Order: sequence, then structure tokens, then C-alpha cells
Amino acid sequence: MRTFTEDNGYGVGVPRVGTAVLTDWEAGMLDRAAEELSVKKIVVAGLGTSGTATARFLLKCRATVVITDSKSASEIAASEELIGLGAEFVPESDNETLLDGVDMLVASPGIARTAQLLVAAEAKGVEVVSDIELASRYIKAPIIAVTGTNGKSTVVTLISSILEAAGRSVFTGGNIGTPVLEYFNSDIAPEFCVLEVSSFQLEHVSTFKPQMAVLLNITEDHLERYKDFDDYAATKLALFDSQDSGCVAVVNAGDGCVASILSTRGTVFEGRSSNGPQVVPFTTTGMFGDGLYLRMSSIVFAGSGLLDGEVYSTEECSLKGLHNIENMMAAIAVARTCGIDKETIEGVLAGFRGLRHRMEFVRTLDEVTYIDDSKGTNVGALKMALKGIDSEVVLVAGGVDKGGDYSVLLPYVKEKVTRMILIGESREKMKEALGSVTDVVEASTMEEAVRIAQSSAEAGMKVLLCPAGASFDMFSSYADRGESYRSSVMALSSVSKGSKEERVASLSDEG
Ligand code: UMA
Repeated sequence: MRTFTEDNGYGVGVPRVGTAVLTDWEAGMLDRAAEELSVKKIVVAGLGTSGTATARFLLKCRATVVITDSKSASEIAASEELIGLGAEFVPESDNETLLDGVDMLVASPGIARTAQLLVAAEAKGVEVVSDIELASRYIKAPIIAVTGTNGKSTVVTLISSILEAAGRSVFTGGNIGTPVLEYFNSDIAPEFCVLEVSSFQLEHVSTFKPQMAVLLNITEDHLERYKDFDDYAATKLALFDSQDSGCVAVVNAGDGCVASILSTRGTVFEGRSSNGPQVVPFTTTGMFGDGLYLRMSSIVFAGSGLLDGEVYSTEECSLKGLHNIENMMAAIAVARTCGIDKETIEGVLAGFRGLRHRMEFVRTLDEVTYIDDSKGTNVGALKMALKGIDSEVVLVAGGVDKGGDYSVLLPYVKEKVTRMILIGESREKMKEALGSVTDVVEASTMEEAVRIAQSSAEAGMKVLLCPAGASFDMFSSYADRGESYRSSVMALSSVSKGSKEERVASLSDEG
């Protein structure tokens, strides 16, 4: 029987990533970038976290930098600093001046492809890139990129935690919050660059080539931005476009959409014999001779030629639910391919407590458990959350509608949700789609929603915040929304026991 050895059990063609010792960090990295970028005039569009980091990087590389935003300069926190460093601010509406003599435009992820500025730039032949594309041209460390509709942040955090536990230096960034160009501000040369990549960031890539690319799942999300689901799915697949036979693609073959891509996509996923990446599939719904699958409650990693494979018990892990098993499978596949030993991986999986605002336990009061899944911003996330809960649920949901089809939630809401408390812009649409199978109440603030939830829940039930929508209608971010839920829950006092009807009636009496 073969074991996972130096070549990780996958034979020739899999890179032994992360072993290079990088010296001349600043010199080697920024000088090459500066050589190419100092002769360019570059527009940075959007001055949120990613645009600000992009502008700082380009200024360090002595590029001619023009910054713009739909907001005025006075409304942008970093505009004074960037102008002080040599950037010029031009209002977004002034397309002519903005694009005059420009070589490249770096588009922030929040700016849609159809935005007037991007359309005008492309019409003028200006190269439009995302920060991920720009950064990847100069990052020397192997890039591990994770995309998917749900689970990205969990998998990125697991991978980085495992690599760090093995003593490797890691930069973690991208959609998870730290802009990718912060990589160049690392104190030491990272041995790995682990990135969470959103579909928005993949809209403008041309040479982005992660040594390892992970695709977790594709379900409806961001349909307000894409023509249709296929357009959204196709954007995600750009993750693999530049990968070659020296790269690895870790893909969830048990996900319906990913499976159909695997069967139709052609050369990109043909595997070892083609120029495409080597594919490491994983699934919780079948079995592979060469990949990861679930046997009872254990994850089996069957490498090529292995008889029994490596077995990872999930029983001691606090991450629960099939989606989390998939997340762990993806992290194991990446970590093993990077040459990390099984014991280190098991140690991290067993100790991992999950992410903030992702099915996070808040408190138990009057035998009711309150859970914060504010990061559940789409229909697929709510479906998974409900599937993973084994009791009756009082659900707090609603936010900015992302064009998803709420009707796929009908069987799960019918089975588990005794009452749904709706907030935010999407409440009417959600009520229309789901109101036939559960009791629906509307609330105008988070505090009110939580107060109604307390009155509605009986001992043994769970109160779940899982909005299935973005947060920007009422909050500054999903984290802000989660904190608002948490503080509202923590402000609750124990109530005298009585029937649900009595408690709901007393709430209406209070007005
Ligand atoms: N702006 C314009 N014109 C527009 C739209 C926006 O000028 O048409 C300006 C805004 O006025 C604002 C700036 O752009 O000043 C905001 O830029 P942004 O929306 O791209 O946000 P950033 O602060 O740069 O954060 C981005 C990601 N935001 C989005 O994708 C919307 C962050 O992901 C990411 O963490 C950060 O870069 C670092 O990489 C957030 C997100 O919501 C968490 N992501 C989506 C998701 O997870 O579903 C994809």
C-alpha cells in the first residue's frame, strides 16, 4: 500500500508548494512591481478597504495614481492620506478626464461590470483588473484560492490555521476582509498566500493562477448583479482558467452544480492526462477511489493506489453538519497536498470553534438557544442552517434581496420553522414566498425582532438569525448586524414561563 509521502500520494505533477525560502523580500517583490508599474498611469476605482490598499500599493511602486469613487473626496476616509502620498482624486462622473492616458483600471469588487466607468474603460481599451489579478502578478508565495457560494471563510480559516500550526508563515486575505494587496505589508515573506475569492473579484482576472484552487459549492447568490445563475457560476469558474498541470483543483463533486460542471467542462477538469489541473474531488454523497468521501462519521482520503486511505474522525470536531464536513474535506485535501502531516490537521480540526457570525452560539435563556448566523447572506446558507438544526426554530430573517429563489426553502421552513420574524428590504418577498408554510411577523428593528422571537420560542427551541440577504439595508456589514443581534439577545431577561400564546398575548398588550 502506498502512503502519503514526499509527493503527497498524488505522483508527479503536484507542486511541493511552500518549501522555498524567500529572501530579499522587499527588494525582490516590490522592485519588480515598481519596475513595471512606475511607468503606468492607473485608476483605482472605489475607495473602500480594497481600493485604499490598492492605491497605497501602487503609490509605493511609484505609479501615477488617479483615485475615484462615486462618493466625493471629502466622504472618503483615506482620500487625504492618498492625495498626500501623490494620488489625484477625480470624480467618477468625469469619465473623460479620468480615463485620459490611462493604462490600467483597478476595479473594486463592489463596482458592477455594467458600471458606466468600467464600460467606458473597456471601450477605450484600458485594461480592467481586480486587486486579486494585480496582486497575483507579483506574489511569489504559492497561492491557495478558495471560492464557492458558502463556506469560503471557514475553509480559508481552517487552511491557514493548519499551515500556521505546522509552523508555516501565511498571509490570509481577500474577500474574508484583509485586502490581498496587504500581502506586501507582511513583516516576513509569507510561505503561503491563502485567499478567499468572491465572484466579484473573479470578474476581472486574466492571468490569476492559484497553485491550488478550491471550489466548495455554487448555489444562487448575487443574482442582482449577474444576468442569471449560469452567468454567476461561469464567473466563479474563472478561478481555474489559468491553472495548468502543475496546479491542483480541489472540487466538491457532491455539489449539484459543480458536478455538472465536472462532467461538461472539458479540458480544464480533464485531470492528469491533459494540461488542466490535477483534480482532487471530495463528496459527502458518494465514494471515490481517489479523493475524499464520508464513511460513517469519518472522512476518508483515498489517494491514488491507497487501499484503505487515510481516515479522519469528525466526532471530536465542533464543526457540525454535512456542509462543515465538506469544508473540512477541502481543508484536508489542501493541507495534505501541501505536505502537512495528518496529526497537525486533526489537532486543528478538533480545536476549531468556528467563525464569528457563522452559526455562532450566543446564549441559552429559559432553555432557548440563540444562534447568530448573520453571515448567512443567501438562500443556500439559510437552507444549510435549517438542515443542520435538529429542533424547532424561530427564525429571524430578511435583508437586501439578492435575487435568489426563496421557494427552495419551503420544505425546510415547513418542517422546522414555527415562526418567522422578518426584517429589512426583502421581508415582503420572503413573506410571499414562505408565508404559506409558517407563521410570519414583521419587525422594524433587530431589537424588536429579538423581543418577538423570545416571546415566540418555547423551551427546547432555537432562535436563529439567518437573514438570507445582505446587511446594507439596516447595517454597515454582516458583522454589524450580528453584533446588533447579539446585544439584543444579551439584553433579554428571563421571562416567566407560560404557554407560547400567553407570552405572545402579553407582548401585544405591551404594545
Ligand atoms: N463604489 C463606487 N462605485 C460603485 C460601487 C461602489 O465608487 O459602483 C465605492 C463606494 O462608494 C465605496 C467603495 O466603492 O467607497 C466600496 O468598495 P467595495 O464595495 O468594493 O468594498 P470594499 O470595502 O473595498 O470591500 C471589498 C469587498 N466588498 C465587496 O465585495 C462588496 C469585501 O467583501 C472584501 O472583504 C474587501 O473588499 C477586501 O477584499 C465583503 C462582501 O460583502 C465582505 N463581499 C461579498 C460577499 O461576501 O457576498 C462578495
